Amino acid sequence: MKFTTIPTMVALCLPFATAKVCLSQSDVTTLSTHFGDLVSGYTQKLANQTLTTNFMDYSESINTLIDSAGTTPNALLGLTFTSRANFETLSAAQPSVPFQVQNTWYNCDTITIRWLSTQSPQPVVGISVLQTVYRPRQGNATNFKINEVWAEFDSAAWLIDSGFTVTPPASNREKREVTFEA
Ligand SMILES: *[C@@H]1O[C@H](CO)[C@@H](O)[C@H](O)[C@H]1NC(C)=O
Ligand SMILES: CC(=O)N[C@H]1CO[C@H](CO)[C@@H](O)[C@@H]1O
Repeated sequence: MKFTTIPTMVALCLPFATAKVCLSQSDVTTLSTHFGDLVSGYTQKLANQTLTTNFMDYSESINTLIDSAGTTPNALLGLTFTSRANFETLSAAQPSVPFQVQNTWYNCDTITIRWLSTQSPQPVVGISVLQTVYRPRQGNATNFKINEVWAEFDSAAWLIDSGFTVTPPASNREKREVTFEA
């Protein structure tokens, strides 16, 4: 008897066990604002509130910036930040930049942000996809944290804003490569 009733009970419980809490508009607004604040004015307290400890960030654009348009030390297609601590070390060393959220779209656990960084002389726009996880806690503005980010943006403009100059090829027949010089 037991052997037939246990699977039945498991089946009955399954919808409850898999019920998932989804992001609300308020969670999306809070996380998008905090994500922007980490770029424009990084603090460890905000990083702790916003990112999971095993936070990962994938971005060829950021790898290119770290590599000064070369291919080392960061592999271009590799993981950009391997943890929150690694993100903190690199972010704390970076000058703050303006960051405005232009649009957000979301589903149950993922937020897509279109953003503008009004740097000079070149504006930079980008898209960041934030994968979140449910982490309820007391005194929380949101019960979600960012666990993974996939982001790409105009890193050529960002390099120019960082003081790099671009040397175009002398003619169209030459190899179409762009040389960045510090
Ligand atoms: C952030 O979290 C780390 C542990 O992950 C802790 O050592 C540190 O004190 C926290 N910082 C703040 C400002 O809360
Ligand atoms: C201040 C605040 O927003 N607290 C909430 C944190 O999350 C728990 C669990 O979902 C809520 O019950 C609190 O209201």
